[in-house]
Amino acid sequence: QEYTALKLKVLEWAPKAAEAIKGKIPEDASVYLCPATLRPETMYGQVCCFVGPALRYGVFKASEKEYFVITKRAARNMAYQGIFEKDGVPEKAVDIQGSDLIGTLVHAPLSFHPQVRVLPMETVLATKGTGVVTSVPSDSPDDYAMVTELAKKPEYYGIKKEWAELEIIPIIQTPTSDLLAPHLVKKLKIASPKDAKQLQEAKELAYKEGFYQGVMKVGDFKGEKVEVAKPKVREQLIKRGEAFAYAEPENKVVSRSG
Ligand code: ZZB
Repeated sequence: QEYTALKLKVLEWAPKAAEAIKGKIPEDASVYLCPATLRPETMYGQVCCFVGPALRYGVFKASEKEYFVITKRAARNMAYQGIFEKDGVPEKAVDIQGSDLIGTLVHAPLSFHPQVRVLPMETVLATKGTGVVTSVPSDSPDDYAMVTELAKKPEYYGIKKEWAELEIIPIIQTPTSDLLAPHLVKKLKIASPKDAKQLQEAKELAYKEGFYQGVMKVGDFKGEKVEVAKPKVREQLIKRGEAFAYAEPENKVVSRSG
């Protein structure tokens, strides 16, 4: 899998995260949460960034002035892919629990909401991507189900309600809808993030319809087919230093030679 890893710059740490990193990272360094995505063309619609509250993350040194918040597994892969200044063994500056990151304010590249919060999602897998997931509820059924749940029970999740209530803006027009994920969640009667089977089905439908029949409604490639716009948005993000290519292990060799 060839992912696009986004760089969501930390603007303000949640109190527990601030405590954990204190004195362990140079004052003038930038720290980024790095979600891995297969849908760079949807980045205009980011409303929050998910971490698994029960997962362990590290703050890894990418270069003198840049640090990435990702899982250890992802850091190891990145170290082999020439993403860090120093090849080989990743250098971990800080250990941090997912739950301690909740509430951190980050900058989301391209998004209509340039500042978004880190929020909890229990279904984030430690074994996939970077363990960090950027949330696009307009086009991802999982994300729509989760932000709906968070806005319903903010106290239970230990967040501020308004963090989960950013406006969901249409990004892609398909024959069915310009808010495909909310449409599918309603159509398949998905009531919560726990409806795993229906969510899987909704995700597959959303991928297919979005990719083959979607047209960009916003951004520099407005009016272009998703198929065409996807690599263009990706290139733009990478050129601006706001993202980088990240491959899952199976494709490591392919990605390094190509
Ligand atoms: C933004 C986005 C916007 C995504 C969208 C999807 C969609 P896959 O492998 O087929 O499930 N993701 C990435 N890492 C993780 C993880 N560790 N645990 C759980 N989910 C993860 O696709 C990978 C997608 O799953 C990624 O792309 C990410 O969410 C999420 F409009 O990033 B995506 C129809 C899907 N739409």
